[in-house]
Amino acid sequence: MDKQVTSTRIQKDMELFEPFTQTPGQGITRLPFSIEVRKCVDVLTKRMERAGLTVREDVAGNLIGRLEGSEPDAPALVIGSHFDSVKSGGNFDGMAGIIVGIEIVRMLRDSGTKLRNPIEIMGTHDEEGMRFGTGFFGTKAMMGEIDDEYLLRLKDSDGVSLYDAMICYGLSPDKIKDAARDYQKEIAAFIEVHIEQGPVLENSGTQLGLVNSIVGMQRYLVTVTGRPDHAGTTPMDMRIDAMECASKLISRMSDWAKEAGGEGTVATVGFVQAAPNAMNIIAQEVIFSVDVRSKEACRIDQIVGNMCAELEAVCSEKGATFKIDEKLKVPPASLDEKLLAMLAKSCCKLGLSHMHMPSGAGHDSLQTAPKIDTAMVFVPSKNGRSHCPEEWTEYSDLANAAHLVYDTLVSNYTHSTSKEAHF
Ligand code: HGY
Ligand code: MN
Ligand code: MN
Repeated sequence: MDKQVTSTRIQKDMELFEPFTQTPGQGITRLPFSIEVRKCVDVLTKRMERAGLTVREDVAGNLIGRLEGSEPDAPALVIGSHFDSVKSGGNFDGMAGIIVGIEIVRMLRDSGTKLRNPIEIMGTHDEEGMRFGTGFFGTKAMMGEIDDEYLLRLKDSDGVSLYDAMICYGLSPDKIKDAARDYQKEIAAFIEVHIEQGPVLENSGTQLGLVNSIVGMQRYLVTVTGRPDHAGTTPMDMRIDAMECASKLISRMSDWAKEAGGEGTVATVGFVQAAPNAMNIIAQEVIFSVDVRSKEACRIDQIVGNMCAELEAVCSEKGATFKIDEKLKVPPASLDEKLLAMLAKSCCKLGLSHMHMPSGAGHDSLQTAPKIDTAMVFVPSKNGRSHCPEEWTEYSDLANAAHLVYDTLVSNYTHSTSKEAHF
């Protein structure tokens, strides 16, 4: 299998998706259930069909291309990642994992190899949580973890519910439970190829990362409510200033993360919104996001506990009120040792340098890992950058990942290989 051919085909596919953005010239913005996602999914469907896959869109808006194996009743090997993006992000975050999956299907076709198991290439919807503040919607739906309450409760900044956004997109949210898979029976493994989004592989000159753990995450939207007053005539001791209260919290988040310590422990306030948002009016309301992660759940709980206690203290001292909306709560995950051992063996066979590493970013694999044997393969990110227009990964690095996963599947899931491999 010629790696140059693979790299060229991946590049051709990846470049097809660059135009599907709400922010042309300022990176990729492809929000869930948007026209940009619809255009992306339409082209993805064609590319999957061209590679010989039978394609369907599930009720959650995930795209699933399937190629039967020699044992059609065997559980599927799913290779997937997301097609939605952050705001002004890069073209590789998510998409790269789907395109590498399609290339692996082309490689199987070109080599005339039939796996025992069906293979499914999956594009997931709303992994980033950029519009509704959540995350991993498509895989949560596949795992049967989404209900009507969830769809109606979550709203975007225009007040549009996830439920209504799905209807506008052409889906039937009332049937969300149909997106759930009987994963014990239907899925043997979930493999996600993803850009590292950090500097480790590039700095160490390593070609591939075999991810053995993913941080847990908790996401909240905090609303502090004070009282709007004249900025000039209201004495400092008569104010109920929502911005003063919120800023005391926001400034403590990074200290609490450093105090909690531990591998991958971080806390981020990425979004702040004030109302009425005027220079000469004391802020009535401040809404801010909180994103806390760590390899150990107890450290996340410690930081969130600090936040709740401080909110209570500051707001009662100032006479303000607050509310905390939980948007996401997912425990840390360890990835499947058997799959990782297979991948490491194939790396050695192919002469690809590799290292085991944790992921500080959340991924669809974080949702599947607790219940489906899951592995992730990282490829280097240029200057460790991601979630910005500067995000870049060499197509030759994606070709390495395609060859690695192809070799792992062929070495462990064809008739000529041992039956006991993995399921
Ligand atoms: O936020 C993350 O870690 C991922 O990009 N969804
Ligand atoms: Mn991302
Ligand atoms: Mn991603």
